[in-house]
Amino acid sequence: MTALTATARAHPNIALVKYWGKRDADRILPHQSSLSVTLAPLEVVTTVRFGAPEDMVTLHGAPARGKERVRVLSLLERVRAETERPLGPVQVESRGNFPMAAGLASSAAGFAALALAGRAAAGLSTAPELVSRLAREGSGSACRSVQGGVCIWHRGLRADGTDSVATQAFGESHWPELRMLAAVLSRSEKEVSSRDGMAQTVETSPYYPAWVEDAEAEIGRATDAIARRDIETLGALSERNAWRMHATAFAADPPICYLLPSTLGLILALPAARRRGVPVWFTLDAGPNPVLLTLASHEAEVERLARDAGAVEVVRCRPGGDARLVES
Ligand code: 2P0
Repeated sequence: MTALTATARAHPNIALVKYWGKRDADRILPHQSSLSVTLAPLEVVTTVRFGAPEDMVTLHGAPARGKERVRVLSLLERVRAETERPLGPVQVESRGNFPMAAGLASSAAGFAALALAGRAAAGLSTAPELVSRLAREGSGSACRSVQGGVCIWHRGLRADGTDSVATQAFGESHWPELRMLAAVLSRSEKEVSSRDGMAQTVETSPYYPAWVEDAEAEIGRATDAIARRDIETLGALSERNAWRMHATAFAADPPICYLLPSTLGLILALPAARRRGVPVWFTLDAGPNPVLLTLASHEAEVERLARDAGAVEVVRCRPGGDARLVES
């Protein structure tokens, strides 16, 4: 059998209106829409080769096992189901160029690159909507890494999830001065995964319905602020959305707290920095490491501020482009 091969690259993304909670865990359908910015120069490069001697998945240089391997192979099963072509066993190799401990959702970039390379290797259409839908079935946030710039994952209404995909709201060159600095305060693996944390929150947090309603309404306001390149409005919105996501988790039973004392140390120092004239706001995923929003003109100053607050590493990012196929 001739090998059918494709290689794709994709950037991770950081959500400013976050995805937190599924209405359907099997299909990965969210309760609310979310909005994110694609992060360059970070990327994951993934090669998919059908017609290999046996199924083989290598992630960041090591063979994948258990659930990780199953998630990758299940996504490629969906690709097989779309074609009559006998594809044979598959070999997958994926590698990122950024520290996995930074909390910058390598799974988003990984599944976006896997979905694009998988469809291309099988000879299927690589239209962004189709790739986004497939990437979502691997990991929810991955559907927002298929296109660059700012993407909105529309929650969708259909039970089969066909309308739950991300679309691009603004291209990567809409706001070139925007900067996202990931402040690595801890490299330890978190105790509760995002997947488990959001499930526990949906099931037990009395604040959850309010979160859904609020997040859905914030999408339009975030889009307006980005259209105007209004960093103050966007920064304030990002902070309150992160606080509200974490508030739903604090209110779960048992409670979930992803923050460390050093997380609070850094994020509580930001209002004083703003009073000194530094445009800096935070967002915080399901982990202790904040991502700081600022403008290119203040990048060095914001990095210093993060290091002074205990960051052991600061990863500087700007809006990135689309996931794309590369020549082997
Ligand atoms: C987000 N997170 O919008 C939110 C904010 C974490 C906090 O998407 O279960 O790895 O694979 O769909 O996408 C992380 O969750 O979860 C995430 P699954 P995913 O970026």
